[in-house]
Amino acid sequence: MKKALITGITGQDGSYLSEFLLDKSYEVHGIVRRSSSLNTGRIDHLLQDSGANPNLFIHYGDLTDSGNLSKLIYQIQPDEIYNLGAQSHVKVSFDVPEYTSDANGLGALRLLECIKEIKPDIKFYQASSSELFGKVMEIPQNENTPFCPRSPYAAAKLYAYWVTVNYREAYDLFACNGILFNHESPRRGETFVTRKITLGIADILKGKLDRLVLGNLDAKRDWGFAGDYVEAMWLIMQQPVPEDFVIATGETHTVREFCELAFKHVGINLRWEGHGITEKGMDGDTGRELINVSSKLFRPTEVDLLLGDPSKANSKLNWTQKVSFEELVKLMVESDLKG
Ligand code: NDP
Ligand code: GDR
Repeated sequence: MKKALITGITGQDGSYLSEFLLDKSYEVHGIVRRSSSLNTGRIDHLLQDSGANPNLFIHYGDLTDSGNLSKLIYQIQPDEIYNLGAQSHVKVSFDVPEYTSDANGLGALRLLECIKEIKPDIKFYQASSSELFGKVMEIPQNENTPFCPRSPYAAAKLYAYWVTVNYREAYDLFACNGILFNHESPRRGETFVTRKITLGIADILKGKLDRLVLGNLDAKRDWGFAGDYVEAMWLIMQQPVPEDFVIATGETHTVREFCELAFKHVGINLRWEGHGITEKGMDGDTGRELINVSSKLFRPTEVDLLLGDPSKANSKLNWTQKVSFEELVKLMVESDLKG
Protein backbone atom coordinates (compact mmCIF):
# COMPACT_ATOMS: atom_id res chain seq x y z
CA MET A 1 0.00 0.00 0.00
CA LYS A 2 1.46 3.38 -1.03
CA LYS A 3 1.53 6.17 1.56
CA ALA A 4 0.84 9.80 0.67
CA LEU A 5 1.25 12.84 2.89
CA ILE A 6 -0.87 15.85 1.96
CA THR A 7 -0.33 19.35 3.31
CA GLY A 8 -3.47 21.46 2.93
CA ILE A 9 -5.72 18.40 3.23
CA THR A 10 -8.56 20.52 4.66
CA GLY A 11 -8.62 22.76 1.57
CA GLN A 12 -10.55 22.39 -1.68
CA ASP A 13 -7.85 20.42 -3.51
CA GLY A 14 -6.76 18.44 -0.45
CA SER A 15 -10.27 17.04 -0.04
CA TYR A 16 -10.58 15.96 -3.69
CA LEU A 17 -7.05 14.55 -3.73
CA SER A 18 -7.74 12.53 -0.56
CA GLU A 19 -10.81 10.98 -2.14
CA PHE A 20 -8.85 10.24 -5.31
CA LEU A 21 -5.91 8.59 -3.50
CA LEU A 22 -8.12 6.61 -1.10
CA ASP A 23 -9.94 5.26 -4.16
CA LYS A 24 -6.54 4.15 -5.45
CA SER A 25 -5.97 2.29 -2.16
CA TYR A 26 -3.37 4.69 -0.77
CA GLU A 27 -2.86 5.19 2.94
CA VAL A 28 -3.43 8.94 3.18
CA HIS A 29 -1.95 11.19 5.87
CA GLY A 30 -2.90 14.83 6.11
CA ILE A 31 -1.54 17.80 8.02
CA VAL A 32 -4.23 19.87 9.74
CA ARG A 33 -3.73 23.18 11.52
CA ARG A 34 -5.16 23.56 14.98
CA SER A 35 -7.99 26.04 14.77
CA SER A 36 -10.42 27.44 17.34
CA SER A 37 -13.25 26.63 14.96
CA LEU A 38 -13.67 23.37 13.04
CA ASN A 39 -11.68 23.30 9.80
CA THR A 40 -12.15 19.70 8.64
CA GLY A 41 -15.58 20.20 7.05
CA ARG A 42 -14.35 19.24 3.57
CA ILE A 43 -12.93 15.89 4.75
CA ASP A 44 -15.27 14.97 7.61
CA HIS A 45 -17.05 12.45 5.37
CA LEU A 46 -13.72 10.61 4.98
CA LEU A 47 -12.48 10.61 8.56
CA GLN A 48 -12.15 7.45 10.63
CA ASP A 49 -14.37 8.87 13.36
CA SER A 50 -17.30 8.73 10.97
CA GLY A 51 -16.34 5.11 10.23
CA ALA A 52 -15.86 6.08 6.61
CA ASN A 53 -12.24 5.27 5.93
CA PRO A 54 -9.65 3.39 7.95
CA ASN A 55 -6.83 4.51 5.61
CA LEU A 56 -7.03 8.24 6.34
CA PHE A 57 -4.98 9.74 9.17
CA ILE A 58 -4.71 13.35 10.21
CA HIS A 59 -1.88 14.98 12.18
CA TYR A 60 -1.58 18.44 13.65
CA GLY A 61 1.09 20.51 11.98
CA ASP A 62 2.00 23.66 10.13
CA LEU A 63 4.20 24.53 7.16
CA THR A 64 5.94 27.18 9.25
CA ASP A 65 7.12 24.59 11.80
CA SER A 66 10.19 22.65 10.56
CA GLY A 67 10.49 20.46 13.66
CA ASN A 68 6.92 19.27 13.32
CA LEU A 69 7.32 18.56 9.58
CA SER A 70 10.49 16.54 10.05
CA LYS A 71 8.94 14.55 12.91
CA LEU A 72 5.88 13.71 10.80
CA ILE A 73 7.89 12.74 7.72
CA TYR A 74 10.21 10.59 9.83
CA GLN A 75 7.27 8.83 11.52
CA ILE A 76 5.06 8.39 8.45
CA GLN A 77 7.81 7.58 5.90
CA PRO A 78 5.53 8.51 2.98
CA ASP A 79 6.15 7.51 -0.65
CA GLU A 80 4.67 10.75 -1.99
CA ILE A 81 4.21 14.24 -0.55
CA TYR A 82 1.68 16.63 -2.09
CA ASN A 83 2.39 20.17 -0.87
CA LEU A 84 -1.00 21.84 -1.25
CA GLY A 85 -0.89 23.90 1.95
CA ALA A 86 -0.73 27.65 1.48
CA GLN A 87 -2.19 31.03 2.36
CA SER A 88 -3.88 30.78 -1.01
CA HIS A 89 -5.75 34.09 -1.32
CA VAL A 90 -3.92 36.48 -3.64
CA LYS A 91 -5.55 39.68 -2.36
CA VAL A 92 -5.00 38.68 1.29
CA SER A 93 -1.30 38.19 0.51
CA PHE A 94 -0.98 41.98 0.16
CA ASP A 95 -2.20 42.27 3.78
CA VAL A 96 -0.08 39.44 5.22
CA PRO A 97 2.95 39.31 2.91
CA GLU A 98 5.47 37.98 5.42
CA TYR A 99 3.31 35.12 6.67
CA THR A 100 2.33 34.27 3.08
CA SER A 101 6.00 34.10 2.09
CA ASP A 102 6.83 31.92 5.07
CA ALA A 103 4.06 29.37 4.51
CA ASN A 104 3.99 29.40 0.69
CA GLY A 105 7.69 29.88 -0.03
CA LEU A 106 9.74 28.55 2.88
CA GLY A 107 7.13 25.84 3.53
CA ALA A 108 8.18 24.09 0.32
CA LEU A 109 11.86 24.45 1.23
CA ARG A 110 11.25 22.92 4.67
CA LEU A 111 9.60 19.86 3.11
CA LEU A 112 12.35 19.44 0.52
CA GLU A 113 15.02 19.63 3.23
CA CYS A 114 13.20 16.91 5.19
CA ILE A 115 13.04 14.70 2.10
CA LYS A 116 16.75 15.23 1.37
CA GLU A 117 17.76 14.46 4.95
CA ILE A 118 15.26 11.75 5.93
CA LYS A 119 14.19 9.76 2.86
CA PRO A 120 15.43 11.02 -0.54
CA ASP A 121 13.24 8.63 -2.52
CA ILE A 122 10.03 10.41 -1.44
CA LYS A 123 8.35 11.96 -4.47
CA PHE A 124 7.40 15.64 -4.05
CA TYR A 125 4.58 17.60 -5.70
CA GLN A 126 4.58 21.39 -5.40
CA ALA A 127 1.28 23.23 -5.94
CA SER A 128 2.57 25.90 -8.28
CA SER A 129 0.22 28.40 -9.83
CA SER A 130 -0.63 30.27 -13.01
CA GLU A 131 -0.18 33.38 -10.83
CA LEU A 132 3.56 32.88 -11.54
CA PHE A 133 2.93 34.20 -15.07
CA GLY A 134 1.48 37.44 -13.68
CA LYS A 135 1.97 40.26 -16.13
CA VAL A 136 1.04 39.06 -19.60
CA MET A 137 4.25 38.19 -21.51
CA GLU A 138 2.67 35.80 -24.01
CA ILE A 139 -0.53 33.82 -24.50
CA PRO A 140 -1.33 31.05 -24.22
CA GLN A 141 1.00 30.41 -21.26
CA ASN A 142 2.98 27.17 -21.25
CA GLU A 143 5.92 25.60 -19.37
CA ASN A 144 8.38 27.91 -21.20
CA THR A 145 6.55 31.21 -20.71
CA PRO A 146 8.59 33.67 -18.58
CA PHE A 147 7.30 34.33 -15.05
CA CYS A 148 6.45 37.82 -13.78
CA PRO A 149 4.68 37.59 -10.39
CA ARG A 150 2.30 40.40 -9.42
CA SER A 151 1.62 39.75 -5.72
CA PRO A 152 3.39 38.60 -2.54
CA TYR A 153 1.47 35.31 -3.03
CA ALA A 154 2.93 34.81 -6.50
CA ALA A 155 6.43 35.92 -5.46
CA ALA A 156 6.39 33.32 -2.67
CA LYS A 157 5.10 30.65 -5.05
CA LEU A 158 7.89 31.61 -7.46
CA TYR A 159 10.46 30.86 -4.77
CA ALA A 160 8.77 27.51 -4.08
CA TYR A 161 8.75 26.73 -7.81
CA TRP A 162 12.47 27.37 -8.22
CA VAL A 163 13.55 25.66 -5.01
CA THR A 164 11.65 22.57 -6.19
CA VAL A 165 13.53 22.68 -9.51
CA ASN A 166 16.80 23.27 -7.67
CA TYR A 167 16.40 20.31 -5.30
CA ARG A 168 15.55 18.12 -8.29
CA GLU A 169 18.74 19.19 -10.07
CA ALA A 170 21.06 19.46 -7.08
CA TYR A 171 20.04 16.34 -5.14
CA ASP A 172 18.36 14.23 -7.80
CA LEU A 173 15.02 14.28 -5.96
CA PHE A 174 11.78 13.33 -7.70
CA ALA A 175 10.38 16.85 -7.26
CA CYS A 176 7.81 18.35 -9.65
CA ASN A 177 5.74 21.47 -10.12
CA GLY A 178 2.16 21.35 -11.30
CA ILE A 179 1.51 24.85 -12.65
CA LEU A 180 -2.23 24.79 -12.20
CA PHE A 181 -4.56 27.43 -13.58
CA ASN A 182 -7.65 28.40 -11.54
CA HIS A 183 -9.80 25.44 -10.61
CA GLU A 184 -13.09 25.65 -8.80
CA SER A 185 -15.84 23.47 -7.36
CA PRO A 186 -18.71 23.55 -4.87
CA ARG A 187 -15.95 23.17 -2.23
CA ARG A 188 -14.14 26.35 -3.33
CA GLY A 189 -13.41 28.81 -0.51
CA GLU A 190 -16.25 31.32 -0.20
CA THR A 191 -14.09 34.42 -0.80
CA PHE A 192 -12.76 33.38 -4.22
CA VAL A 193 -14.70 35.10 -6.97
CA THR A 194 -16.48 32.09 -8.53
CA ARG A 195 -17.85 30.80 -5.25
CA LYS A 196 -18.65 34.31 -4.06
CA ILE A 197 -20.81 34.71 -7.17
CA THR A 198 -22.60 31.34 -6.96
CA LEU A 199 -23.16 31.63 -3.22
CA GLY A 200 -24.28 35.25 -3.70
CA ILE A 201 -26.87 34.21 -6.29
CA ALA A 202 -28.26 31.57 -3.94
CA ASP A 203 -28.44 34.11 -1.10
CA ILE A 204 -30.11 36.73 -3.33
CA LEU A 205 -32.74 34.20 -4.40
CA LYS A 206 -33.33 33.18 -0.77
CA GLY A 207 -33.76 36.84 0.18
CA LYS A 208 -30.66 36.79 2.42
CA LEU A 209 -28.56 39.18 0.29
CA ASP A 210 -29.50 42.38 -1.46
CA ARG A 211 -26.76 42.49 -4.09
CA LEU A 212 -23.32 41.13 -4.90
CA VAL A 213 -20.36 43.48 -4.51
CA LEU A 214 -17.40 42.57 -6.71
CA GLY A 215 -14.07 44.03 -7.81
CA ASN A 216 -12.44 43.84 -11.25
CA LEU A 217 -14.96 42.36 -13.70
CA ASP A 218 -12.52 42.51 -16.63
CA ALA A 219 -9.97 40.02 -15.26
CA LYS A 220 -9.76 36.91 -17.43
CA ARG A 221 -9.16 33.46 -16.00
CA ASP A 222 -8.77 29.93 -17.34
CA TRP A 223 -11.23 28.14 -15.01
CA GLY A 224 -11.41 24.34 -14.68
CA PHE A 225 -12.95 21.86 -12.23
CA ALA A 226 -10.86 20.92 -9.16
CA GLY A 227 -11.89 17.25 -9.34
CA ASP A 228 -10.26 16.99 -12.77
CA TYR A 229 -7.09 18.78 -11.63
CA VAL A 230 -6.23 16.45 -8.71
CA GLU A 231 -6.00 13.58 -11.18
CA ALA A 232 -3.33 15.58 -13.03
CA MET A 233 -1.36 16.00 -9.76
CA TRP A 234 -1.27 12.24 -9.31
CA LEU A 235 -0.35 11.61 -12.95
CA ILE A 236 2.58 14.05 -12.65
CA MET A 237 3.87 11.94 -9.73
CA GLN A 238 3.59 8.66 -11.69
CA GLN A 239 5.82 9.73 -14.60
CA PRO A 240 9.14 7.96 -15.19
CA VAL A 241 11.06 11.24 -14.72
CA PRO A 242 10.15 14.30 -12.63
CA GLU A 243 8.99 17.25 -14.74
CA ASP A 244 6.88 20.39 -14.50
CA PHE A 245 3.47 20.62 -16.17
CA VAL A 246 0.92 23.32 -16.97
CA ILE A 247 -2.62 22.14 -16.15
CA ALA A 248 -5.34 24.26 -17.74
CA THR A 249 -8.40 24.12 -19.98
CA GLY A 250 -7.13 26.32 -22.83
CA GLU A 251 -10.19 28.64 -22.54
CA THR A 252 -10.41 32.01 -20.85
CA HIS A 253 -13.41 34.01 -19.59
CA THR A 254 -13.88 37.31 -17.81
CA VAL A 255 -15.36 37.58 -14.32
CA ARG A 256 -18.24 39.40 -16.04
CA GLU A 257 -18.89 36.36 -18.27
CA PHE A 258 -18.88 34.08 -15.21
CA CYS A 259 -21.55 36.33 -13.64
CA GLU A 260 -23.67 36.33 -16.81
CA LEU A 261 -23.62 32.55 -17.14
CA ALA A 262 -24.26 31.95 -13.43
CA PHE A 263 -27.27 34.31 -13.35
CA LYS A 264 -28.55 32.79 -16.60
CA HIS A 265 -28.76 29.41 -14.86
CA VAL A 266 -31.35 30.86 -12.50
CA GLY A 267 -33.27 32.51 -15.31
CA ILE A 268 -31.85 36.03 -14.99
CA ASN A 269 -30.38 37.79 -18.02
CA LEU A 270 -27.96 40.40 -16.75
CA ARG A 271 -27.80 43.86 -18.33
CA TRP A 272 -24.75 46.00 -17.62
CA GLU A 273 -24.79 49.75 -17.05
CA GLY A 274 -21.94 52.18 -16.37
CA HIS A 275 -18.23 51.57 -16.58
CA GLY A 276 -15.33 50.79 -14.21
CA ILE A 277 -16.28 51.30 -10.57
CA THR A 278 -19.65 52.75 -11.56
CA GLU A 279 -20.60 49.58 -13.43
CA LYS A 280 -23.74 47.78 -12.26
CA GLY A 281 -25.31 44.46 -13.19
CA MET A 282 -29.11 44.67 -13.48
CA ASP A 283 -31.83 42.08 -13.93
CA GLY A 284 -32.58 42.57 -17.65
CA ASP A 285 -36.31 42.09 -17.07
CA THR A 286 -37.06 43.83 -13.76
CA GLY A 287 -34.21 46.36 -13.67
CA ARG A 288 -33.28 45.28 -10.10
CA GLU A 289 -29.66 46.05 -9.26
CA LEU A 290 -27.88 42.74 -8.58
CA ILE A 291 -24.16 43.56 -8.88
CA ASN A 292 -22.16 46.58 -7.72
CA VAL A 293 -18.46 47.22 -8.13
CA SER A 294 -16.29 48.38 -5.23
CA SER A 295 -12.80 49.82 -5.61
CA LYS A 296 -11.93 48.20 -2.24
CA LEU A 297 -11.97 44.80 -3.93
CA PHE A 298 -9.38 45.71 -6.57
CA ARG A 299 -5.80 44.54 -6.02
CA PRO A 300 -2.80 46.88 -5.94
CA THR A 301 -1.45 44.95 -8.93
CA GLU A 302 -3.71 42.69 -10.97
CA VAL A 303 -3.14 39.67 -13.21
CA ASP A 304 -5.22 40.67 -16.23
CA LEU A 305 -5.24 37.59 -18.41
CA LEU A 306 -4.55 33.91 -17.82
CA LEU A 307 -4.93 31.37 -20.60
CA GLY A 308 -3.07 28.09 -20.27
CA ASP A 309 -1.73 25.77 -22.93
CA PRO A 310 -2.14 22.20 -21.58
CA SER A 311 -0.56 20.51 -24.67
CA LYS A 312 2.29 18.93 -22.68
CA ALA A 313 -0.13 17.47 -20.11
CA ASN A 314 -2.46 16.30 -22.90
CA SER A 315 0.29 14.40 -24.67
CA LYS A 316 2.63 13.22 -21.86
CA LEU A 317 0.09 12.63 -19.06
CA ASN A 318 -2.78 11.79 -21.38
CA TRP A 319 -4.72 14.26 -19.23
CA THR A 320 -7.55 16.43 -20.35
CA GLN A 321 -10.28 18.18 -18.38
CA LYS A 322 -13.68 16.50 -18.35
CA VAL A 323 -15.92 19.27 -16.97
CA SER A 324 -16.47 22.24 -19.31
CA PHE A 325 -16.70 25.87 -18.18
CA GLU A 326 -20.47 25.88 -18.68
CA GLU A 327 -20.85 22.64 -16.69
CA LEU A 328 -18.65 24.00 -13.91
CA VAL A 329 -20.74 27.15 -13.50
CA LYS A 330 -23.94 25.08 -13.47
CA LEU A 331 -22.48 22.61 -10.95
CA MET A 332 -21.53 25.41 -8.56
CA VAL A 333 -24.78 27.35 -8.89
CA GLU A 334 -26.89 24.23 -8.34
CA SER A 335 -24.85 23.13 -5.35
CA ASP A 336 -25.22 26.52 -3.64
CA LEU A 337 -28.93 26.66 -4.39
CA LYS A 338 -29.31 23.33 -2.56
CA GLY A 339 -26.97 24.25 0.31
P1 NDP B 1 -7.38 26.30 -0.08
O1 NDP B 1 -7.22 27.70 0.37
O2 NDP B 1 -8.76 25.74 -0.24
O3 NDP B 1 -6.60 25.33 0.93
C1 NDP B 1 -5.37 25.69 1.47
C2 NDP B 1 -4.97 24.65 2.50
O4 NDP B 1 -3.71 25.02 3.08
C3 NDP B 1 -5.95 24.53 3.68
O5 NDP B 1 -6.00 23.18 4.06
C4 NDP B 1 -5.27 25.35 4.76
O6 NDP B 1 -5.64 24.99 6.07
C5 NDP B 1 -3.82 24.97 4.50
N1 NDP B 1 -2.85 25.88 5.09
C6 NDP B 1 -2.83 27.23 5.05
N2 NDP B 1 -1.76 27.70 5.71
C7 NDP B 1 -1.09 26.63 6.19
C8 NDP B 1 0.07 26.47 6.99
N3 NDP B 1 0.77 27.50 7.43
N4 NDP B 1 0.47 25.21 7.29
C9 NDP B 1 -0.24 24.13 6.87
N5 NDP B 1 -1.36 24.22 6.12
C10 NDP B 1 -1.78 25.47 5.78
O7 NDP B 1 -6.55 26.14 -1.44
P2 NDP B 1 -6.81 25.19 -2.69
O8 NDP B 1 -7.19 23.85 -2.22
O9 NDP B 1 -7.66 25.91 -3.65
O10 NDP B 1 -5.36 25.15 -3.35
C11 NDP B 1 -4.41 24.16 -2.97
C12 NDP B 1 -3.02 24.66 -3.31
O11 NDP B 1 -2.91 24.89 -4.71
C13 NDP B 1 -2.61 25.97 -2.65
O12 NDP B 1 -1.23 25.89 -2.39
C14 NDP B 1 -2.88 27.01 -3.72
O13 NDP B 1 -2.05 28.13 -3.52
C15 NDP B 1 -2.54 26.23 -4.96
N6 NDP B 1 -3.21 26.59 -6.18
C16 NDP B 1 -4.58 26.64 -6.19
C17 NDP B 1 -5.23 26.89 -7.36
C18 NDP B 1 -6.72 26.97 -7.42
O14 NDP B 1 -7.23 27.51 -8.41
N7 NDP B 1 -7.44 26.43 -6.46
C19 NDP B 1 -4.49 27.11 -8.63
C20 NDP B 1 -3.06 26.99 -8.49
C21 NDP B 1 -2.46 26.74 -7.31
P3 NDP B 1 -6.96 25.61 6.77
O15 NDP B 1 -8.11 24.78 6.24
O16 NDP B 1 -6.70 25.41 8.21
O17 NDP B 1 -7.05 27.04 6.35
P1 GDR C 1 -7.12 34.31 -8.12
O1 GDR C 1 -8.64 33.95 -7.70
O2 GDR C 1 -6.68 35.60 -7.57
O3 GDR C 1 -7.05 34.13 -9.60
O4 GDR C 1 -6.31 33.17 -7.36
P2 GDR C 1 -9.84 34.88 -7.20
O5 GDR C 1 -11.06 34.07 -7.40
O6 GDR C 1 -9.57 35.45 -5.86
O7 GDR C 1 -9.80 36.09 -8.25
C1 GDR C 1 -9.98 35.90 -9.64
C2 GDR C 1 -10.17 37.25 -10.30
O8 GDR C 1 -11.43 37.79 -9.92
C3 GDR C 1 -11.26 39.18 -9.62
N1 GDR C 1 -12.34 39.58 -8.71
C4 GDR C 1 -12.51 39.15 -7.45
N2 GDR C 1 -11.81 38.26 -6.70
C5 GDR C 1 -12.25 38.00 -5.46
N3 GDR C 1 -11.60 37.08 -4.72
N4 GDR C 1 -13.34 38.63 -4.92
C6 GDR C 1 -14.06 39.55 -5.62
O9 GDR C 1 -15.02 40.11 -5.11
C7 GDR C 1 -13.63 39.80 -6.96
N5 GDR C 1 -14.09 40.61 -7.94
C8 GDR C 1 -13.31 40.47 -8.98
C9 GDR C 1 -9.88 39.25 -9.01
O10 GDR C 1 -9.39 40.59 -9.03
C10 GDR C 1 -9.12 38.29 -9.92
O11 GDR C 1 -8.68 38.95 -11.06
C11 GDR C 1 -6.76 31.83 -7.33
C12 GDR C 1 -6.26 31.20 -6.01
O12 GDR C 1 -6.84 29.92 -5.89
C13 GDR C 1 -4.75 31.08 -6.01
O13 GDR C 1 -4.33 30.34 -4.87
C14 GDR C 1 -4.31 30.33 -7.28
O14 GDR C 1 -2.90 30.25 -7.33
C15 GDR C 1 -4.84 31.05 -8.51
O15 GDR C 1 -6.25 31.11 -8.45
C16 GDR C 1 -4.47 30.31 -9.81
